[in-house]
Amino acid sequence: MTTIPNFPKQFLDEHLRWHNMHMDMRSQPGSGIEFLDFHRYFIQKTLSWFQEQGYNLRRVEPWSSIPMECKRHPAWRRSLDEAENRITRNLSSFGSADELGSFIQSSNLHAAIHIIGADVFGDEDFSQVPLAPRSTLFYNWHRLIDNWYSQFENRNRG
Ligand SMILES: [Cu+2]
Repeated sequence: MTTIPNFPKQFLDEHLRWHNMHMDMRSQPGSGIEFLDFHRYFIQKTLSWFQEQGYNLRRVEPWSSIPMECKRHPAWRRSLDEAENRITRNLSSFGSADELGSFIQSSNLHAAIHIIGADVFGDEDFSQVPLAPRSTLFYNWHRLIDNWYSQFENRNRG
C-alpha cells in the first residue's frame, strides 16, 4: 500500500495552501524556482516526520528515473519522453533553475506523472493536490525532481 498511515492533516493543508496560492503564477518569472524550493523544503519536513514514526524510508526513496510502467500507459506521450530526455541528457540547456522548474510544469511532466502514476500504482491520492503528500508515490516522484534540481545546481557549481 502506498498510503502513509496517520499522515498529519497540517502537512496536507500546507501543501494545498501553497498550490492554491501559486496556481495563477505558473508562467511568471520566479515560479519555477519557487516550485522546486517549496517542494524541497516540504519533502525534508515531511520525511523527518516519516522517519520519527519508524516507517521504512525505502518506501519514499526517489525513483531513479520515470518508471517504465508509466511510459507504457496509454496517456503517456512522446512529448513527455522528449521532456524527460531534455532534463536527463541536456540539463545544461536550461539557463537557470527557475527555467528548469518552469519546464517541469509547462511540459506537463509533473502533472502527467501524478495522473498516470495514480492509475498505474492504484493510488488515487497521488493525482489529487489536497491528498498527494500522504502517498509514498509523492516522495518517489518529487525526490526524483529534486535530484534533477540538485544535478542542475551541482553542474553550475562545477
Ligand atoms: Cu505539490
